[in-house]
Amino acid sequence: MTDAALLAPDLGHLNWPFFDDDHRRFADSLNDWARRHVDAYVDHADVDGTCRTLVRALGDAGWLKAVVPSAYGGVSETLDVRRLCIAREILAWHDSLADFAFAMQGLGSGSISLFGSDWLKQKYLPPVREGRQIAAFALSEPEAGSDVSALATSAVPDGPDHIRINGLKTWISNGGIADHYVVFARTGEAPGAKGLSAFVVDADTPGLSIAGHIDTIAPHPLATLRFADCRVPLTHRLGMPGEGFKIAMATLDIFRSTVGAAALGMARRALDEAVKHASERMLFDAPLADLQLTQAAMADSAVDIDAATLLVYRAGWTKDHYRVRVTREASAAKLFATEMAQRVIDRAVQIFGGRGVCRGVKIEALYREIRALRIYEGASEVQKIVIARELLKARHTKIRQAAE
Ligand code: COS
Repeated sequence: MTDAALLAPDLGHLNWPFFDDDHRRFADSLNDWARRHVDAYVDHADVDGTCRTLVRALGDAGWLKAVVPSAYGGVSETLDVRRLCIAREILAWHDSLADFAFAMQGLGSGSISLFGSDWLKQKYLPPVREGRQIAAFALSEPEAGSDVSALATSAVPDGPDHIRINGLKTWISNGGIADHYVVFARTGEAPGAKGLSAFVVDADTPGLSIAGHIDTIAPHPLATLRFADCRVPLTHRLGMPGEGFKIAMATLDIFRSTVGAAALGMARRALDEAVKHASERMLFDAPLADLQLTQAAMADSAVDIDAATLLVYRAGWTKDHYRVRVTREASAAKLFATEMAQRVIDRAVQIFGGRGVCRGVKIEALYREIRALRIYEGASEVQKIVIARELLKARHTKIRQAAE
């Protein structure tokens, strides 16, 4: 057996009851495509160029059909969360930028798929699916990341058919390379969460500029955007005035599970690398894998990964099957899977010893790349708030029902 065949993602969990044959076929072909193409497309020294190339390649190969509904060239009538998760898990196993390029086409267009008018969907979704346009999601601000209801970017009426957007958005993935942004702004119908609306803003709209690029420990296209009297037609609004918070949360309810799936892919890759290394590395006249402490670390990681897999695909299956709000399931999936991936990758670094912290080694890259997943799309602490609130809400509902 070749080295490459020995180190390939194990997709055995796709035989679990959450999936159908179509998911399994999709996974096999995507994995085969990623194995043949991803390394050739990725240059971590040029993340902007790499992401542009990857989006185009993913579109040409048809993989971005997973991120739009079938009426706009996608695969299923509504977004199939399990398919999105499978794609992220496989791509993240191969390379974090491949996952990033795919994921952002989904997150950046997700609010349009869910809440856009037919006209907006016709205008924006086909080019996203084909990889001809790059999408982005602009929610966070310097003073409003976890607390979305505090966001301050304003959108005020400008004549009968337009609004004018002013403010700063930061931590915007694909910032600088996106063709359009879904922007959340305060329109003031009510205080707090009830006074926000969402708009699709083309990147070349006068007044929209890049205020700065952000460099992180695992670089990807990331920027701060400035909106200075940016005039946007009202036809670019998603949903109704004041629905912005709900639109952001409903979009995150889908994509948080997929962050968990990306973490799964990274954790699986780390464990695969660790098992390979522990089997080949000799220590005290025997393979490192013969040491029971090494075996304990590998076993803990395998169980962690299985548990996270169940949570991620439970969330996806529930959303796909019942088409209901899965706020608690998605938060649990993201929280557990990203925290567990950090643990699994850290154990893998330990198994690699000094080599695990050397630049150019896959484990070292994973160690840097996993960290942001515990923060973006709602930090672990926010997921705990969301889960606890859902528990309390369920209790209040029971009390109210008992009193009726
Ligand atoms: N789907 C639909 N509606 C939702 C919802 C969801 N998932 N979550 C909340 N809502 C609704 C609520 O039902 C409420 O409406 P009603 O008053 O009519 O019931 C309204 O939205 C406000 O909800 P809530 O009171 O929970 O708002 P808060 O401001 O307290 O929300 C949290 C706090 C922390 C939950 C929210 O701000 C959050 O998720 N923050 C993290 C955001 C994030 O992920 N940032 C990263 C940027 S994206 S990379």
